[in-house]
Amino acid sequence: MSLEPVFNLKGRRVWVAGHRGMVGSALVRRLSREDCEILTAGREDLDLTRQSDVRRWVADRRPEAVFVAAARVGGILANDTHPIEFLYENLMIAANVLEASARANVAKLMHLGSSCIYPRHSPQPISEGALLTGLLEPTNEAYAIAKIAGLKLAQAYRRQEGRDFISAMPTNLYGPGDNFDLASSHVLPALMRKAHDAKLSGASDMTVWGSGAPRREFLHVDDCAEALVFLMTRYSDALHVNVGCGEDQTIATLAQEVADAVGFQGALGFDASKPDGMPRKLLDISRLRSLGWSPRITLAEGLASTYQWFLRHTPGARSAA
Ligand code: GFB
Repeated sequence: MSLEPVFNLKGRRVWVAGHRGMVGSALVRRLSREDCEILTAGREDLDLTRQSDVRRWVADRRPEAVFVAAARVGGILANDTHPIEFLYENLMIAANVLEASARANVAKLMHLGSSCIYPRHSPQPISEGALLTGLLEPTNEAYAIAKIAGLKLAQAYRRQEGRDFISAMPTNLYGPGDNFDLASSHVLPALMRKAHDAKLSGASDMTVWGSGAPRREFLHVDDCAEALVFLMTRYSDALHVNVGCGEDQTIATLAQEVADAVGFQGALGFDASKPDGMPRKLLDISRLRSLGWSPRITLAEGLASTYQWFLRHTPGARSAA
């Protein structure tokens, strides 16, 4: 572990794999403040699940640093109903990007995972050492297995070949660029859309999936991008690092906070036919804090700015609000 800068981005070619996703686009925004050259490849130019294409692209473009922010992601329902895509695509992306980067002698690589890599019944808050100490949450086991495999592959490149490959495990993220589609989204953007639609239609209530009792931690994606760039330049160790805000609340409380941010004053109803998923997944972020990084954006600020982003980027939403 190191507190001193260990990798300077200045003048480097930095590939953000997955630059159109919520995390990737936040990384591009953050990296535009660094004196580096940002490399990107759209899905139409490069299919990350095809090994030979990835090898060729990396050999041609010669990135010196890589953020692996590309992934098939989704909320609890998408994860639970599409385990093939969540396991296969995420395994392929991690394997291809890490292997091609090693072949091309990339100087630094960061693999991104998720707090769902930890066992369902982990002691809370969850420290990095909880990995592989128990059974996973069934609704996101496929995604978690792929992310654990990526983490282990990064460690293997580090141990066997001495490569500076590291891993970061962010908590549940939200912010600009999020997916607001109710069938595939995570809870926060889903509740924002539901509250918005309920406000517009004059509905008396809005539906929250599950019991409302599970607890979740939310980090704004711009804070996450700050933390990732911080770790890329300061951290060099086999152990992955949790990235969170250190606080959580129940889904019922979150739903009320989202309704307040949107201005929906009706009641909350709970649909018990939908899964709760993990009872709680609050990350222990003491390792990240001890390195010198802390989150800045409060949930209240983040909800307000994300709702403004939603209004600006959803056709018809602003005029109706
Ligand atoms: O964010 P979410 O979809 O995923 O759901 P996870 C979190 C909690 O919110 C669950 C509840 O208890 C949901 O039942 N919830 C309430 C809702 N209303 C809604 C709604 O309208 N939409 C959604 N989506 N949820 C994901 C994993 O788990 O977290 C991924 O499946 C990944 O693999 C991601 O790790 C960060 O937090 O349960």
